[in-house]
Amino acid sequence: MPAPRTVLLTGAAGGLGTLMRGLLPEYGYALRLLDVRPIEDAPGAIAADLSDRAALREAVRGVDAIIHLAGISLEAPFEKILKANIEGTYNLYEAAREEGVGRIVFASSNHAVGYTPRPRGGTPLDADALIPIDTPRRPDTFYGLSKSFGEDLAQLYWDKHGLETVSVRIGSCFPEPTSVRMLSIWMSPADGARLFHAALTAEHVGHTVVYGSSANTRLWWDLTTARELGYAPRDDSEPYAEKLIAEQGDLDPDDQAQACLGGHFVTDPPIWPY
Ligand code: NAI
Ligand code: 15L
Repeated sequence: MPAPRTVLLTGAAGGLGTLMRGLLPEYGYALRLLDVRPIEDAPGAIAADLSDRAALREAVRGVDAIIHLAGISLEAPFEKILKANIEGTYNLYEAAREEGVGRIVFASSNHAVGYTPRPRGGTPLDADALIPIDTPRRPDTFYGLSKSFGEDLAQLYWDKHGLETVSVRIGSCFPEPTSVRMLSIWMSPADGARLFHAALTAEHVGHTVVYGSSANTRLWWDLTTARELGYAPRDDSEPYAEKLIAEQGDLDPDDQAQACLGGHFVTDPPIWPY
């Protein structure tokens, strides 16, 4: 696939979308923006819902690739998740197939495997203690279930239609880690842009699943498949560790909310407010 230049960014009004709108143009991309919410500082953005198939078809026409961030990003009633994340992602894949788009970078989530026990051991963990990318999927919420669906959809569209996807199981991509759990799964925005760029430009990805994080000293998972795309993370959450642990205490092995990769999503997930 030739290096993509024009990229549709769905979910461009959201937290991660806003960060990537700022960072990805530095890699030479011309971004086409889409979100159901208006984006005040981007008057040319497409205001469309993922349920609007005609609008999606038009939005993907002529782009080289898509970064798909749009959707419900927390837990919600199944009916809402079904419409936005499951049917919405299907609608986008259909539009991409119909318009011949070659590649999608899909924002999956650590919550597709959220019930996986978090690894125990020293810091850093030995390589063989890290959670492998082929660990069985164990969604911790309907939200995580929709990400698991998205990964399967991506596999189907590769096998059946030759549409490539990199599914990125993002940890926590925010300007700074704000919890002890996030020390292990944090992806700095700059590393996020590096990973998306690698996912857009690597050759022959088929359907590749990667974890999305920085090279954290307290890393819980195996970044090999991400590195194989050419991703070279530069950041590490460790400078935030002392302060966060002093404020919040270290992870309690007897607390179920801290025993799994998905953290509090397992016991008390944050609810989508809309
Ligand atoms: P966010 O909630 O801030 O942004 C999501 C955006 O999608 C919003 O602007 C919203 O208006 C839009 N959206 C929701 N439903 C839509 C629909 N039906 N049609 C069109 N647009 C719709 O979420 P955030 O944090 O920016 O995350 C972006 C993506 O990355 C999400 O898919 C999320 O699940 C995923 N992700 C994010 C992580 C993070 O650390 N920020 C971690 C793991 C996954
Ligand atoms: C996610 O999937 C959410 O979209 C994001 O808001 C964070 O909560 C993140 O996971 C996390 O696990 O910290």
